Amino acid sequence: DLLRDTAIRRITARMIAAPTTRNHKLSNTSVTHQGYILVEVLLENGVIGYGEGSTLGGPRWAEESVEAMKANIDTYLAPALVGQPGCNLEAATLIMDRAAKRNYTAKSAIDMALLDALGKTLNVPAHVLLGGAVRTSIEAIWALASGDAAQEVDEAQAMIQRGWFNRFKIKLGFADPATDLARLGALQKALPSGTMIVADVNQGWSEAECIRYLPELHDLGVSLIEQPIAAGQTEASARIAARSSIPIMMDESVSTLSEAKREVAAATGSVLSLKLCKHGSVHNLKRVAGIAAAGGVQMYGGCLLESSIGAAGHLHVFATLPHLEWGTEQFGPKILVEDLVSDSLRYEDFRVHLPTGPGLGVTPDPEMIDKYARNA
Ligand code: MUC
Ligand code: MG
Repeated sequence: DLLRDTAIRRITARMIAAPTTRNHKLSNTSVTHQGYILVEVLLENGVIGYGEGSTLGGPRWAEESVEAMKANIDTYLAPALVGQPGCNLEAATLIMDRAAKRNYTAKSAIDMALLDALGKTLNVPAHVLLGGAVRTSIEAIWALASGDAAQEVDEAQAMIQRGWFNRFKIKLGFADPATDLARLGALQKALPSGTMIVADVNQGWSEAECIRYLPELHDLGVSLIEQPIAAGQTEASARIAARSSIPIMMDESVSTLSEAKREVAAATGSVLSLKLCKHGSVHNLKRVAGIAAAGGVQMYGGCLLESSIGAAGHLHVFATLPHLEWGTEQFGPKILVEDLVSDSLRYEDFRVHLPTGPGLGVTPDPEMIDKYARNA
């Protein structure tokens, strides 16, 4: 019987620090290593599922760090789930919500591991358990974030040459706006005209700076502006969205269902970046997407530089969304010096392809995991 076979015997969490090929700079942090919590769930039937929760620069992008996730998983989330049926993902989320407030990244890593284990148990790809894929590959977006204009141009051109990415995101907000705009100008000049460019300010600007500089972003051919001002500044965000000639994408401002409802009702953006680390589970991600879509908002598949484990988790749920107008920035596997799986995600024809095997459809590489695991 499935309930007994999939009972959770053990949940372990390991902290990973995986080096990136270059410095990745955001408005409020700069990383050379990606911090992941890697969750391994062992079911009574002997099946092991893997899930990953990503951070950027410790607790800087969001409030969770790998150290905090390890402590909260070991002390609160894992003990609450051991012995429970691993096949009931919604029930597992309710149990986790009773055991700990928020902690969405930690919860999403466990949820992903359960999804992987259940898929492997039933011998079906994870997306089948989420309603089934409506697409098997997604337009892939690469993020430029070294802060060095010449390097960024070279990197973008190399990505196009390899056939991996021809849509780009550029990080703004860590230098003064004039310097940022010069970088953007150099990039726009070098790329084929009409190239999709997303500018992510990561909450780095004030409303006044937006009023001053958003028209310039328009002139530089930017297609989408992501989270220009602080999450929670709802009225100012709505004013900016109303006067901007480029669509505004909500990222840090929307994590929970009620935030989705509030931001959509206030019209602070017309596109939403979806990420498991924000929403806490595959099912919550779909509910947040539903709330936003009901308000006419378009969807963008976000990332937090996950390895192929976390990226696969995202692709399975992104594949089931009825609408995903802006593609996905799941580029993490290509920014790691070494991926954590032996069968890295496939990037081809400027698209990232949904893995086909059971569960997440990727094979964690124990050697790489041991190599990059941290004990403290
Ligand atoms: C973010 O805010 O979108 C995702 C891609 C990237 O370069 O940074 C992250 C976080
Ligand atoms: Mg963002």
